[in-house]
Amino acid sequence: MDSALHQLLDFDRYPLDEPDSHRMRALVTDCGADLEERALCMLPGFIRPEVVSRMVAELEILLGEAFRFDQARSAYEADDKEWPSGHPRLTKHDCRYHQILNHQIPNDSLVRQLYLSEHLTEFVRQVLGHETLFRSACPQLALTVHVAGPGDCNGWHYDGNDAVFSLLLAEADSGGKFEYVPHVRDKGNENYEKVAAIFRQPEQLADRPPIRAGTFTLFKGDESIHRVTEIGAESRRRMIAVFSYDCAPNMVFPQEYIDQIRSLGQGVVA
Ligand SMILES: O=C(O)CCC(=O)C(=O)O
Ligand SMILES: [Fe+2]
Repeated sequence: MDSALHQLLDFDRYPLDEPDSHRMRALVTDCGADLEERALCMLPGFIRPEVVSRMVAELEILLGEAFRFDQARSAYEADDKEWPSGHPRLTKHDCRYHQILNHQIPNDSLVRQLYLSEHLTEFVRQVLGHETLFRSACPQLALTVHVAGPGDCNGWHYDGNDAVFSLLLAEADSGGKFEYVPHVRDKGNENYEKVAAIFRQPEQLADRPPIRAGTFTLFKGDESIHRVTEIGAESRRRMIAVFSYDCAPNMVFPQEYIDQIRSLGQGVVA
């Protein structure tokens, strides 16, 4: 039995150490159904509140070394086509946050211990219904933490990978809300009209799931456009850990992602 994990996770609520139990089977089924229907599944209270506070304290020490991202970018990967003016592909969205990279997060930190848990990897594998699932081997991006202070945001985008797993560690007290629209596009249809409408009227068209500190969230962000709204001027920092997995072993992210992050340099967090 993984006793270190026992102290991190609320096993009474989520018995990850009993994958064959009736409760865990039901949980896996429910999570899979949520992902299918609304591209998102939340596990509130996944991490005990006192452990969340300790994780935040461990990560705050690293903030001075965090990489600063501050660029407006399109919701889409660049392509070489000509798009008409005003097209959603050309709209740029501000993105400002700090990121603590994988290699900066110590092996004995609590968030690393959680990421390294075989129980967690197995649970995620079952929910996704994959034959195999491996933690990413990316030295830079396997496990990262996004930190957003007043004025920071993460503009509308799709994720390039199949699914993202995150643990919200600290909520902003104004702004800093995750917003998304499920299943906007699929392989054959980008649905640009809908995207243009979402950019114009996010209040009416986007969902705002109530993700709280300690919630583990599974999200399919490749078909579901999403963003994090601007953090309020007087707000506390928002902090979220992002865990990467892949069906194949030894996955590393493309070098251009990493170059983009590293080129921006390290900066002092607001
Ligand atoms: O901070 C969040 O809640 C989402 C982050 C995100 O969308 C991403 O890392 O791709
Ligand atoms: Fe994303």
